[in-house]
Amino acid sequence: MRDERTGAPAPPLSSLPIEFVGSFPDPLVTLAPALPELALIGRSNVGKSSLLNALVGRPGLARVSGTPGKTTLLNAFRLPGFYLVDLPGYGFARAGKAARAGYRQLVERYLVERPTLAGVVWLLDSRHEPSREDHAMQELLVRSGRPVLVALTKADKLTHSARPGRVRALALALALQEDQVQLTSSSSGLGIAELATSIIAAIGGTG
Ligand SMILES: Nc1nc2c(ncn2[C@@H]2O[C@H](COP(=O)(O)OP(=O)(O)O)[C@@H](O)[C@H]2O)c(=O)[nH]1
Ligand SMILES: [Mg+2]
Repeated sequence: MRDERTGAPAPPLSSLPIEFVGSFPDPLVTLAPALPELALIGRSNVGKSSLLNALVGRPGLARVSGTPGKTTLLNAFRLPGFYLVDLPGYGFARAGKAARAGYRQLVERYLVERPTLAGVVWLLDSRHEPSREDHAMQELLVRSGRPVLVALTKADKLTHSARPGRVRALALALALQEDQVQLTSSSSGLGIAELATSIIAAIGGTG
């Protein structure tokens, strides 16, 4: 994909400098400087940390874990001209009632009220039917009115022939346009460059 103004190849995210800004409990925290931001969200263990690391080409940036975490913090990363914000994962089975309510409030306020939010990358496991929490997130995303890119994760676990059917099934189940949906694999690199290009387009270019 090329930059529409200059005709030069668009830089993949992995060629850009990235800096960890911090972890924040307040969904309306002010980040300085003020820049548009793109948020990543999905069920815990969906592969969000792995996808973030693959997108920016830094294997150790976000912590990959076999055990779902319970952090209720926004993790912000600054790139040239925008922020990537890693939202805590939902659907953590062992979280108590109070933790779930706190989580819902953080994410709802962030998605609905945040003035600098330019779009959301929503992660769904390509192998599974959407969970109850995935459906609830779909409703919240619609209500937020934000542009949404969908990354279907762990596509390396699907056979080649099964992939198009999974894209159609998930798009249908969650009322998504198929051109919003990208099959990805953080382990094989499938779809990572395409998703990076869509992210850069969603925030209106870099720099
Ligand atoms: N096969 C495969 N496994 C993955 C992929 N992405 C993540 N995983 C695994 O899924 C588990 C959860 O990954 P993580 O990135 O920590 O998920 P998060 O909880 O959503 O941040 C880890 O065991 C990862 O190694 C992928 O693209 N393919
Ligand atoms: Mg994670």
